[in-house]
Amino acid sequence: MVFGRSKRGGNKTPAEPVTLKILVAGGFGVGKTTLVGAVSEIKPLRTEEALTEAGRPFDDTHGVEAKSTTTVAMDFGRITIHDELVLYLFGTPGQDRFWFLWDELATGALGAVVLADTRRLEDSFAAIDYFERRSIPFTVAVNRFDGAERYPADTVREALDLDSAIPVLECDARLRESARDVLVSVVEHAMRSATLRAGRAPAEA
Ligand SMILES: Nc1nc2c(ncn2[C@@H]2O[C@H](COP(=O)(O)OP(=O)(O)OP(=O)(O)O)[C@@H](O)[C@H]2O)c(=O)[nH]1
Ligand SMILES: [Mg+2]
Repeated sequence: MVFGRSKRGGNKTPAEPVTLKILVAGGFGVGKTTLVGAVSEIKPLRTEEALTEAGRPFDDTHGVEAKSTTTVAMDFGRITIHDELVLYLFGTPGQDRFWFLWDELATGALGAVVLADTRRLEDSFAAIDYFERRSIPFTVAVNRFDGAERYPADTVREALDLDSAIPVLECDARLRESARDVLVSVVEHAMRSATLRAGRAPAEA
């Protein structure tokens, strides 16, 4: 877990904010780059490449037919939640052929968002498995696409076979406030998980 407090202020200088790393993950075309771009207060770093004819058999654009590019390395952005908390956002590439980058991106992450699309919920399984195996706390955010069926959170939770402690919420990845709510949920959930783990530690020792 990365908790950065780069400088300590004296009595008069306010302390530097805590900086936390959050991953934005999920299947191909689910809105990861969109979410990082919507919420970032700096110009987001993007590594987009055009989708090509050659990639068509691998790049399933069903439901996001307007999509013309895909992330090939990562997205990077930053959001200040309040004076004392800044989040650095790392959006993962959505396609299986870039899995080799995930371990690098996940190093030091406090938590993650798994974006989901109800038309292709199964595309979220790989990201969910990844974070569960590594005990990285995550929130599932269902991105509301036009024309996609909407379901209660508990139905999504059941379909994804999620533990009851894992937050499931809806969002619109294009809207800053909505994306921010998702990130706050990740931080809160990660803090709860850390507190629970700390509370259990003596009993387990
Ligand atoms: N209607 C609607 N469209 C969205 C929403 N979020 C993203 N999109 C569109 O969906 C498409 C895919 O978005 P991206 O942000 O590129 O998805 P991604 O997950 O980064 O894709 P990869 O990096 O290729 O895996 C784009 O055309 C977006 O404009 C949303 O909340 N609602
Ligand atoms: Mg992307």
